[in-house]
Amino acid sequence: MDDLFAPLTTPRRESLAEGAVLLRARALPFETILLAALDAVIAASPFRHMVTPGGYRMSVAMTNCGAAGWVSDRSGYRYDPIDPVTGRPWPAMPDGFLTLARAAADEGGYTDFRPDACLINRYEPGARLSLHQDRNERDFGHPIVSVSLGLPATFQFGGLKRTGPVRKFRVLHGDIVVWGGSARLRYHGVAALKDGNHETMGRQRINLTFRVAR
Ligand code: MD6
Ligand code: FE
Repeated sequence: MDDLFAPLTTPRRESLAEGAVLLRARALPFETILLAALDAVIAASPFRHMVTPGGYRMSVAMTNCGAAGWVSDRSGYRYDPIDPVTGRPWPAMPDGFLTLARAAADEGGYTDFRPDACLINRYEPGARLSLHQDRNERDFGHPIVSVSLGLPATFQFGGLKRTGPVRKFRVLHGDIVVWGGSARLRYHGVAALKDGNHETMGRQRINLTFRVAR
């Protein structure tokens, strides 16, 4: 009996590279809690399209919660304790976010993960994130935990240089990627989101990335 249902109930684990693991469907048991907390965060600090240092409006809309939030403007990329749109601190990290991020990090082999920042990305059809490294954090010894919600997306996973081979894999509602160690500075991006309708999230993909920024 247990064996019969295992494929439906057991989150699957896929290794992406040394230090990086994909936990399929791992966030699904937290779906209701995550979505309620997300609504509260967005009500306090709404999604906005930031501008790159080069002056381009990003197609991905962003907001943050936690003690530090990732921001981009003409002067560069940085973590800031204040939301520049509201002039107030970012909303606190919801307990449900923290619990899930810690559990996922543990399962990825990174114990005692205590994120102080959660960057929230919203992709509408056509939105994309070009290849980048996450290098605005102070200590690359900490992993990043990334939760996908809503429409499926193609995640691009490269090497430590911008050029060179890029692997692609599909990330689905509830999937979590945990990466750190020798994968921490790998280039990565998200291909233009294909249109569709997700049964709980509608026409969008939302990604939560948990980091230790400071
Ligand atoms: C996204 N994710 O999935 C964008 N960065 O929408 C990221 O840029 C990312 O998923 C660092 C670690 C994991 C990620
Ligand atoms: Fe990133």
